[in-house]
Amino acid sequence: MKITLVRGDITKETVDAIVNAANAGLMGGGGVDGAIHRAAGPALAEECRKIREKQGGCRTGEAVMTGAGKLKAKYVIHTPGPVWKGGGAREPELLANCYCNSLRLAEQHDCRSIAFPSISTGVYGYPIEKAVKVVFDTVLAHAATTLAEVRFVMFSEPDYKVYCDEQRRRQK
Ligand code: AR6
Repeated sequence: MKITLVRGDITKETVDAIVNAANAGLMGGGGVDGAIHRAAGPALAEECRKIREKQGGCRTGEAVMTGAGKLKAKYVIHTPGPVWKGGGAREPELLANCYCNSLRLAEQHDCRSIAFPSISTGVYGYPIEKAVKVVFDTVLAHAATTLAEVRFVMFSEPDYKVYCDEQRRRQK
């Protein structure tokens, strides 16, 4: 499984599945969630509404899948990350669950490629220098079946640099 780091807008990625840093109500919102919903169109909110009706949303660290509306991807995987509360509220475990459950769901649907944003490190306040370690630990430990590529898409240059530095450290 190849790991690729990209600086840019995740809604423009050509991959089988795009991961959304959602909220537990699957209500849409700002940040990457807002960008994905805007680019996908109203079909995405409608599918989220159906999931909400059926199972009341999605708990922190869990993941649900919808189609991708107008996006080039086949699927959007919605996963609510933990809100950072100082590190003593199981944040690392919950963040790891987001990545793990998203990878699993993608493979259950035969995806060959997946793109992740930096979950929880925006509005939810998880420090990116801490998050990136959890992300690499989790993704590198994943025994891939169908997935050939995992892309991490960073919106800002400083975030992209944090990921590049971590990848370099792991390659040493
Ligand atoms: N492509 C890639 N990354 C992006 C994009 C984009 N188009 N736009 C923003 N980011 P956030 P969270 C980055 O706040 O912390 C929402 O309202 C952004 O720079 O989107 O998990 C949800 O509904 C940051 O690095 O997600 C929830 O209520 C990263 O995406 C809540 O925010 C994540 O920031 C979730 O907060």
